[in-house]
Amino acid sequence: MLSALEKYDPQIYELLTQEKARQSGSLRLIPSENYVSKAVMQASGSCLTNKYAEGYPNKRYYEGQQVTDLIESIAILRAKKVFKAEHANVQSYSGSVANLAAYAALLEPGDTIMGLSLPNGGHLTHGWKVSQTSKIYNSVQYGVDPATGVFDYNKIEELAKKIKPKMIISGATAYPREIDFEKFGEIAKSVGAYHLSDTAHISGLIVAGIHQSPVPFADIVSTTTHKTLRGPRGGMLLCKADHAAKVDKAVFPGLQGGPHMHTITGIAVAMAEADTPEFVEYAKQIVKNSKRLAEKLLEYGFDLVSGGTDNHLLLIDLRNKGVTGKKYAKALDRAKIVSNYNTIPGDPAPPFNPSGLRMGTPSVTTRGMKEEQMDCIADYMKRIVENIDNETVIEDVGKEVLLLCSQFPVPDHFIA
Ligand code: DSN
Repeated sequence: MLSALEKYDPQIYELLTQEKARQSGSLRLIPSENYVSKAVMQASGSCLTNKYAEGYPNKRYYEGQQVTDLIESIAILRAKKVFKAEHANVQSYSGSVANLAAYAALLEPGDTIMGLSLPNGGHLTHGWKVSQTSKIYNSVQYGVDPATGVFDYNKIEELAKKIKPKMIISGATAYPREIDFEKFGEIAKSVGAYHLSDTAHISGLIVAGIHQSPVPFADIVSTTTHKTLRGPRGGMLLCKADHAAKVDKAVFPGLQGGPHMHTITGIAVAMAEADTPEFVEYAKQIVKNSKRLAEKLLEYGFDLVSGGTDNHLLLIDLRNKGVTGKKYAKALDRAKIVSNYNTIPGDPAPPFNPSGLRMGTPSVTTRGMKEEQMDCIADYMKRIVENIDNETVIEDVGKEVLLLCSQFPVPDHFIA
């Protein structure tokens, strides 16, 4: 396929070649990124990109669905199996649309939603002020306990009792600790609210059985398919059978037109991959790596929000290091260590230049890196934070990163 691209559009081919080299020649620590397998890549970049399939299996608005119906049905069955869910919808273009669909399924405009605020680790679509979700719905937000960086479930319950939301959203994009979805479910039930759980970051850990699953405790569970779940870029919704028709209707025709069948094909393959003992081992190693990285960073005097991690990500509060998240992220990037600057709970600094750095281990774990390599990464991070304005040190670390990457090439079946 690339040779056709090389011939037709050498400039784009060259840029893709550069990006592939960047992905293999850097330590990719953005916790929402990963490497998909060649099988997933092949399925996603397939002839299904040519097909329109408005509707659902056996109920489409276009003809020529002999194969698409089978593929989507397989993706649904596999998703239901790995998540132990009564119903799965695999058509959402992304996690954001999946969340919008969950709202549309169960709420009316103007209803009150209660989600985690963005600076506390929530997602834009959990009702943050610049998101349409706060304009369509009446959004009241909860946070983490500023002293501990973790949820105070009593406070969340108190707020829920006070505002009586129609829906409570659990889940986060920058929360390093295990979430008690059962507790969120109880709180929602106690105030007569629906419970939506956004598991985008941790769904891979959930299917591997190493993070509590919200499926038994939530009305609807949303996820992206490309983070710890290691599938193509997409979204998915899981729910109880009672909500199935509403969820499906909210995705199509409520919010979307034709589903991206090539992505759904990739999701089907990813769900098969997730249903293996190798995937469980992979997910366990993600957490071992993340815990080890946390341990070493603490030894080096880094301040971690919540004091550590239970999952795939870490959030560093950089205030004691005298450097902003942005400056540090950019220096790390020059040394080929790729992370993202992030707000920390109660951040006094603005979101475009916040006090924190978010990082995670899904991608480096796919490369086969283990605890020993986490020690190296922590050491690189220490050297850079202590020499933030010293380009020689940054360059030296960059060379060591390249050497480490060369010892852990992206496995052949993962590089496409
Ligand atoms: N952009 C995703 C993340 O990095 O967490 C959330 O949508």
